[in-house]
Amino acid sequence: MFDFLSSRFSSVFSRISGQSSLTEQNIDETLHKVREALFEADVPYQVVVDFIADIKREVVGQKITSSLRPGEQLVKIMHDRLKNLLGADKDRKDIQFPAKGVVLMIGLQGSGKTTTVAKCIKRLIMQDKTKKILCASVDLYRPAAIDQLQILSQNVGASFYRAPSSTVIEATKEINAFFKQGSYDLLFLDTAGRLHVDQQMLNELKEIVSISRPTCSILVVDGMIGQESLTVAQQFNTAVGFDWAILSKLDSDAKAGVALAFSYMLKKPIAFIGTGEKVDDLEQFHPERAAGKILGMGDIQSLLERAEQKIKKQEQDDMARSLMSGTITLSDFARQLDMMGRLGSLSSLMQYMPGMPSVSLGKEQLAKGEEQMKRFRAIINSMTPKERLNERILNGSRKMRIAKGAGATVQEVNLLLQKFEESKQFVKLLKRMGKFPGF
Ligand SMILES: Nc1nc2c(ncn2[C@@H]2O[C@H](COP(=O)(O)OP(=O)(O)OP(=O)(O)O)[C@@H](O)[C@H]2O)c(=O)[nH]1
Ligand SMILES: [Mg+2]
Repeated sequence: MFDFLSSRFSSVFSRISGQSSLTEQNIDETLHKVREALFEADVPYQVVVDFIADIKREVVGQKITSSLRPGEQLVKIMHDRLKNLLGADKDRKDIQFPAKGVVLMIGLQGSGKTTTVAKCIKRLIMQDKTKKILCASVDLYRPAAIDQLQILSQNVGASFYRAPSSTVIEATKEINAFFKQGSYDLLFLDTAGRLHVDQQMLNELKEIVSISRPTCSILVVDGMIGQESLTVAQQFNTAVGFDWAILSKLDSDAKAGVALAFSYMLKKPIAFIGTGEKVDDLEQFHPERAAGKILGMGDIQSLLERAEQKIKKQEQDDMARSLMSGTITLSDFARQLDMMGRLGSLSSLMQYMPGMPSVSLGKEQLAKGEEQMKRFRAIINSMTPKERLNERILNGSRKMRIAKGAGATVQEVNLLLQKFEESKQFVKLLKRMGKFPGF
């Protein structure tokens, strides 16, 4: 997710964040590149124009008084605005599944409703195994639709009910009655989608709403289809309304313009994002983390959450401490590489690391990346403890010795040092921006 934007933005911002003065020219150049990237990511025109104007206003009005360098200040303004664009300024307290009642899933055909029902149930059951969840479908147009939900419900451990009637209204009534008779906490009600929003579908949805009285209506939006989906969301909102949205298919090559513009245009939050076809592939959406990720600042918090099960507490604390101090040594860097090795594939991890934006890598490049990480670790291993603490003492002859010991070249040692320097700069920036509040 956001790979496209983060690879574009991180190069723009890593350049400007180091600059000690901001001139009208370098601000304009930076904002011009931001604007271009947003257009390319398929963010609607008006959203881009408003966003850039907003940042410009803020930059001009800011007094440079904080401990941040001017370049860093621009990144901070950008981060603040971006997170608000993504919905951080709205109240997000109510974005949760109700404890009891009916959850209605609506959206266009193929947007991912049925899959998302299963993903949500899986998530809820993981959190509370005693939860009794029923799911049912009023998608009577496609015979296989109800079977699909039945199979998925078995996968995730939910009860399933098939209404005997073949009209939507009667089936909704039957499902509702079955739900009320049983001792269920929640009913997830899946609906039929259409290729386009049409009056018949909307009327049908209104009927379903009036019969089932959902506590929560969720709009599932296909993140892949671009700006069109924003218009669709507006139509759904006007006609039937919804509480919050789930953006599906953000694992694909989606340029994520929809995610960026959604909250701003709809005034409704994105609660979750779908990141794959499997029932586990649902992630909570955090505007602030997403903004950091887009700016190439990594997502340390999510990484630590993920690391919780796999990395010893002591190691996590060490890593958190070194990041928090705003300075990291090559030993910390080696430890990070080592933890990354244990955590999983490079592609899934790179996106979390500051200074390492996740670009869409092919298989070959990934294999190359994994190989490079191994070599980096070998290089750091062949350094003396003193060198690991202070890489500035690495002169030509030391580098040659290290390269030889690791079976690498001096160029590779230099490349490692360059990557380490980038990582260091980002950690420093994050520290100055106060990005580690959770620790
Ligand atoms: N890659 C990816 N595929 C997804 C995601 N969510 C759903 N899909 C796939 O998208 C296709 C459509 O998903 P469904 O859940 O059947 O969509 P639907 O909205 O219920 O479709 P209809 O019932 O026909 O209206 C399926 O092939 C899913 O596996 C996602 O987050 N990522
Ligand atoms: Mg379906």
